[in-house]
Amino acid sequence: MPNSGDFKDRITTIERHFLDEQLAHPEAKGDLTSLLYDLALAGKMIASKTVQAGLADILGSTGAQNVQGETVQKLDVFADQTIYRLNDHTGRLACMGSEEQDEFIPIPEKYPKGNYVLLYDPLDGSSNIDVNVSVGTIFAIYKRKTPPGGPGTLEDCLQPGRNLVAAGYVIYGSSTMLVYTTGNGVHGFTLNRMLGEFLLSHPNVKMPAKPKYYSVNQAYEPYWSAGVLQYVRWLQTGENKLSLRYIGSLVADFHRNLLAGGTFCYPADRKDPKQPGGKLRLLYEAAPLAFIAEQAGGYATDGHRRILDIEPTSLHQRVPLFIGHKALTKPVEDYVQKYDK
Ligand code: AHM
Repeated sequence: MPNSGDFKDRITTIERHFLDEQLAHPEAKGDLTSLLYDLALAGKMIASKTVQAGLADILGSTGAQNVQGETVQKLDVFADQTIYRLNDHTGRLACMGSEEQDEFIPIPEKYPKGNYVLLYDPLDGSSNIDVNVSVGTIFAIYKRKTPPGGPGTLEDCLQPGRNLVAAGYVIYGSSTMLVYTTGNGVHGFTLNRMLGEFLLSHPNVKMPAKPKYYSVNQAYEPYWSAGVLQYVRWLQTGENKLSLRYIGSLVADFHRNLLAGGTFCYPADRKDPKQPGGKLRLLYEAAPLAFIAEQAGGYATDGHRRILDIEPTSLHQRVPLFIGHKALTKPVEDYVQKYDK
């Protein structure tokens, strides 16, 4: 007789899981559950395109025609529009923000306005798609700051990560997975392509106690500060005997380190004077992944402070990011403090 308490004896769809989480909040009206479900649907729609990327000629420029004479969209544009079109009319959102759009995205006047704010990076690492390397979608959900009913504003988008009510990502890899948290642990679902369903495969993910990897673009070493250089030396030579793994696709690098144990760094560097704060975006990349990392027992910092405590000042603000296994990640703050005057 199987142990009915073991998740492996049950088949849990993502919908069932979202609903079970909602039951723990009797006051909930179901808007967050529906929003998460629509994001899972967006993930399935984007996944169905990524697996055909080489065939469907969707790497070409926007506006090109495919062999059927249809207008072809680049995959990142398709991903951006898919998420927008699934969410603009549902009455759950006050506004949105996309890494692909310069300004925040208001909900059209004709549709009702809701209480949540959705920020998303529709296709992170999209240059990797051309060479068949995993890419991902990242999402972050906040409660609006402005009063209910009216249109959302930029102020609703510029919130520190500690205000997040949910965050997650979809990774389009050897299989498609959705990983998310609402502050009650981190849960991972694998897409069963035959069924078109995300099924619970990784309940309550915790970062392994013994880390294996560090991930950084080592080519930028000449442009790092003394503190970052010393920190990375410590990662290389410390007692953990880490291996280097770097894909250059944030979701894929983060996901590997979440499951296998490790830390990811994208430090500030002197390579591009126009981007002194590093490459990754606080609102679309760093904050949602930081929420997931902390929920899995890890940590995320910009080298000075917890990512989740940074008050954003602009929609596309960039931050240095060190994220992963806590005991491997937190020491960067000491190195920066000691060596970077
Ligand atoms: P993108 O916004 O052009 O997709 O770039 C983001 C990606 C991340 O996924 C990844 O961590 C980083 O760029 C890699 O950058 P680099 O090639 O400088 O190492």
